[in-house]
Amino acid sequence: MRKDGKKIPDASEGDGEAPPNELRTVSRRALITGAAATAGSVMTVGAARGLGIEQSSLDPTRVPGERPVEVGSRSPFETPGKQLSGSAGGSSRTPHHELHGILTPADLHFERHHHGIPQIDPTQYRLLIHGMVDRPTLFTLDDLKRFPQVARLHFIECSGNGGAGSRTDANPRMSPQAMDGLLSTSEWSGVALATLFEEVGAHSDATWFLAEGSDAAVMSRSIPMEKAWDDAMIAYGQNGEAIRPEQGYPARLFLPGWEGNTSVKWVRRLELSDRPFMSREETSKYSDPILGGKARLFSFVMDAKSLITYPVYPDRLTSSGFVEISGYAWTGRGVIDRVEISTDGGGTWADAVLQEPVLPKCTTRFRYAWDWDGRPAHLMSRAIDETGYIQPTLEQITDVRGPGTRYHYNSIRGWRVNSNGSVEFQPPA
Ligand SMILES: Nc1nc2c(c(=O)[nH]1)N[C@H]1C(S)=C(S)[C@@H](COP(=O)(O)O)O[C@H]1N2
Ligand SMILES: [Mo]
Repeated sequence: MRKDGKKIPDASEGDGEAPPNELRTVSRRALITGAAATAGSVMTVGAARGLGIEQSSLDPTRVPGERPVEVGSRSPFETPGKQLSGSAGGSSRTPHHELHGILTPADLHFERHHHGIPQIDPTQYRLLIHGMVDRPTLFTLDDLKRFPQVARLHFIECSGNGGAGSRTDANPRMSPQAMDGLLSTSEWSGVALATLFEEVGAHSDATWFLAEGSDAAVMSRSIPMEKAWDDAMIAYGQNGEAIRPEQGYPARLFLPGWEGNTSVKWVRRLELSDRPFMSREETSKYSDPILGGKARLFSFVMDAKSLITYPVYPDRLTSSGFVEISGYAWTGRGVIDRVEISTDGGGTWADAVLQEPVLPKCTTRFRYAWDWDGRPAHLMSRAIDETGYIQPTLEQITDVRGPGTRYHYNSIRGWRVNSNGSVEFQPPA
């Protein structure tokens, strides 16, 4: 059950990363305006009670306000919720269409667990670094916090994200949450992995390390050492507070710009080696069958992608005229250079405005002022990153990789605006 009392039907997919092909949420905006509409233009006490709100008067200047609280909460009028996948799949999706800016509130951060969320006592937590090092070391959480801290804003995206928008039979009644909800952005704080690897005396001929989690899946991945020397971190902070249990409390590996799976949560062991370990998650999973009977292994970097978050399904435009098209763009290769918008199904493209801050390996908010003439339109966004990489069409992806691929679907998304103002998902022709 969601907080607003709506039941979310189970997804039929057993795999938590399998995309739901159906929208299961209703806009809270619609809910509130709906309640208001039944009582004229003002919300009545009765309508407010219906939303679970205790209110003695609707004129806030006539009653003393509430006292401060130790831990704040949202306005009861705001009830954003994550969309949960079916019982077997451990995943939840961020409600992109209900957020502003680029940061994801920690309690709305998407989740993907291969075997549930472990509960870890921070005083019992240990991180072992061993293998090709001079000084194998067991770090406590306090040990990790004594090192100089780094803090940066980065997105994390599951490489299984976006599959639903990349099916030829894609459901038009699909929100950006249903389609691309396995993406979130936080400020991550922690210690640079390079600092820890220097501390233990990493051997210069070590080329890979294994990162292993202490969840029931004991999830592990092999990571090239270059990433450690570049920008990898052991993160214990998220948006200013301790990292959430769902995100890996008390500490996770965080690899900016790389497929979410490599950012091993609840990390307990790093083993340095001169070869990859070929764990289950990099052989049976997270590898792509491609053309010619081959498979693509270690496809770490997330390519440039963009996503319109307004107007989208289930929004409905109420009148023609000014509409601000907005969304996010992101790339694992650095910064977003440009986002282009088409309102005529890809016939013509114009630059969107990028809203500061434009940060590397982070979502960037884009905006585009559109004068809607009230006629049917087909909206699309296309991200171009600092390397010159252009977000591809689905056709371009399938041409290169074939149809058997399961991950890294970053194709251009499209939204059809009907003359009655309703909006539906419609991929480029
Ligand atoms: N130990 C461990 N780490 C893990 C996982 C897991 O199941 N166990 N899931 C991975 C996957 S597939 C993704 S996409 C990200 C999701 O991170 P989040 O739940 O913080 O959003 O964590 C990765 N790290
Ligand atoms: Mo993932």
